[in-house]
Amino acid sequence: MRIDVLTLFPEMFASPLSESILKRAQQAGVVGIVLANIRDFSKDKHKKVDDRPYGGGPGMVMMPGPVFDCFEHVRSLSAEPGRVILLSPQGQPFDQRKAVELSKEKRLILITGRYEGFDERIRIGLAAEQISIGDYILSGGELAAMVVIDAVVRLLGGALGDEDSSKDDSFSEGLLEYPHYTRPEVFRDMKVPDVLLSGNHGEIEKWRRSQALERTKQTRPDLLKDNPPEDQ
Ligand code: 4FV
Repeated sequence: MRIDVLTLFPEMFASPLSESILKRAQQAGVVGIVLANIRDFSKDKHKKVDDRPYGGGPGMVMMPGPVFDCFEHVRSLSAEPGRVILLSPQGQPFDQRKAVELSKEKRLILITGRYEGFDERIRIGLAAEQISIGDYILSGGELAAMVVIDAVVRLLGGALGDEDSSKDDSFSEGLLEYPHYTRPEVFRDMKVPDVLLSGNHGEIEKWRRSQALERTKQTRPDLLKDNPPEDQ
């Protein structure tokens, strides 16, 4: 997969992309992540990329020119058109289902903004879809793009080592994950549940399922509403 990111702060991506799974996935050629600085495409002598909002109001708005020019340059770097995504609070809520969907694409082009947001003609003119990582306001779309990149790349074949597994991820079946335990068997008088020490995989599976259901009922009943598990 190829992921292009349009941003005013490419340096923000340095560290998250150079550690652990994302680092290994790039080294293994599972994904190529290419950063482009929107400011490099400002034709203004002061490299201006934002301006005051028409109709008045607080803050500044990302100008269409530099974003379009940056996008057209980035788009020309590969024959694959790619799926164009604006990170924005107005977007579709990002979730595991969306991560799985995006992980099937050959190319993603992620556009991140700053200030109050994008001139609306960017969304319309680039026929971009919008994704939101949550109902809160960030100072920029960069962190949102990193969240999407992390959640998608770990689903790519060859990205996870055997110590990691996305097989029974939370939400993969619309439920929260069952509780995990590892050594020691007793830690500060807290004991691992006997069923997990029983070696009886049927019983272990049943216990894990019931735990996942119970936790989901307690913490995220909304998940059960969206897709009621048959054995609820
Ligand atoms: C955001 C979100 C987000 C809005 C104004 C960047 C900020 C600033 N992006 N999910 N929530 N973006 O808050 O994706 O331009």
